[in-house]
Amino acid sequence: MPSDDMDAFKKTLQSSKRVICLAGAGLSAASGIPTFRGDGGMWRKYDAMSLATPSAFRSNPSRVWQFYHYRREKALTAQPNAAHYALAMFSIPHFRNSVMSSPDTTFSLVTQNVDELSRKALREIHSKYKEQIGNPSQPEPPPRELLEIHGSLFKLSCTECKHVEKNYNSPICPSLKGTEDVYEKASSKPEPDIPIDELPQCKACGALGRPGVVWFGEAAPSVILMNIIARESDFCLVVGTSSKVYPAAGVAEKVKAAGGKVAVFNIDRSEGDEDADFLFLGPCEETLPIALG
Ligand code: BJW
Ligand code: ZN
Repeated sequence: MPSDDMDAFKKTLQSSKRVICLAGAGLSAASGIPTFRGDGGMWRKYDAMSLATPSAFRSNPSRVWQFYHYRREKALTAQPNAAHYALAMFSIPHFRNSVMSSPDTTFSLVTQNVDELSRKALREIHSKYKEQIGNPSQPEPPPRELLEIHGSLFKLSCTECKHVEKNYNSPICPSLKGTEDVYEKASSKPEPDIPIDELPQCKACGALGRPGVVWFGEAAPSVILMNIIARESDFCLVVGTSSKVYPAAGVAEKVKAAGGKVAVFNIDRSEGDEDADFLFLGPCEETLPIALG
């Protein structure tokens, strides 16, 4: 059985040279973002997993866009929680507890989440760092610091020319405005059927746009880099994920196979956690700040 000894965890962290964290929906649960499986996994009467697929989008782009519009609006107003901040602080050696980890230990956060809350937390911590050291020319976070392997709710990707752009508009297009209320009053309002030419469009060619996220059966662009980092890492923190979706779920296995250690932070038991070296059961917004603080 994995250990729940926090002192032993801290000693392992202290002696680690390359730390990787694989995060999932549980990381953002305390920020009010629903998870995929379990209680949070229903949107209107649909299973969230059945809408996050290319075939769902092909057969009903209006419904899938309403699902993503609802989530974009939620994520736009959500704030990072204590777990996001604990990870963001750990990513900057300046803010690390030096007793816990050496300044030259590298840290990469691989998130499956598309809400950009880890990015938000990192940005805040980086600007705090710049203020503290008084050096406005401090470089931006290196690309290995944060990998959003399943994309972002705030990317719009073209179904034809593949053009991708960032879009933080609220709403993303006029026809989606207010459709989030249908979710709140599911029984009283019918689902709007929005014509394709009123859904988000590519700015480059005018074709139908789609959310810039990775659906089942699609390749996650940063997986090669993720696997390289995993193979080089000697400690893997698995935070708030059911560990059911590959290739992300393979990260801890890769670290283990290369002789590294694994610590799981989850409110509940999750896939493969019996093989971890450490298991901290509880809300990660409570356990992570203790573990990394
Ligand atoms: C808390 C908490 C708190 C709650 N504190 N904890 C190998 C074996 C079998 C199948 C496959 C395989 N390799 C590939 C596959 C197929 C497939 C797959 O994995 N299927 C499995 C389901 C069996 N994978 C793919 O299709 C991937 N693509 C691929 O492999 O392409 C190959 C290819 C190569 C080259 C060319 C072409 C193709 C793509 C997977 C994409 C997943 N996409 C989604 C949607 C993203 C967009 C969106 O957000 O809408 O990603 S699905 C969904 O699941 C989403 C999530 O990121 C992902 C993972 O979910 P997550 O984060 O773990 O959430 P939950 O809800 O499952 O769990 C939450 C956890 O938090 C729970 O454990 C709670 O207990 C916990 N929790 N509160 C701590 N406060
Ligand atoms: Zn286009």
